[in-house]
Amino acid sequence: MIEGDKGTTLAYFLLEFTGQRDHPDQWLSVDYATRDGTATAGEDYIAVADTLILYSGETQAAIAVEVIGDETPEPDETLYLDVFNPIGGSFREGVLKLTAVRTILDDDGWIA
Ligand SMILES: [Ca+2]
Ligand SMILES: [Ca+2]
Repeated sequence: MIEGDKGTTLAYFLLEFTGQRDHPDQWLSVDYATRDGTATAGEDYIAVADTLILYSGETQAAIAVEVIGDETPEPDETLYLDVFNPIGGSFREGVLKLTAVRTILDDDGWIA
């Protein structure tokens, strides 16, 4: 995802639930939260933490994160999204938390 120069730009984490539902005809929920990698919440992106509901038959969802634009040259930076606490289903056996990573690509000419 490209950082941008001002305001915020939406970036998306795409989730696909491939685990087991306790009851296929009922909803399932998971909690999610962003976490700093080398990117910093409040400076590089806006932290989010919420609960996602997947209704019967739904397996995919997109979680939007606002990336904060600037004109400062800086290295590309990473942030994580943790997904945990499934209710009404479970992840792969033995898995309690899933983590995805995205990279904010600087577009201001950082020279390493
Ligand atoms: Ca920029
Ligand atoms: Ca920048």
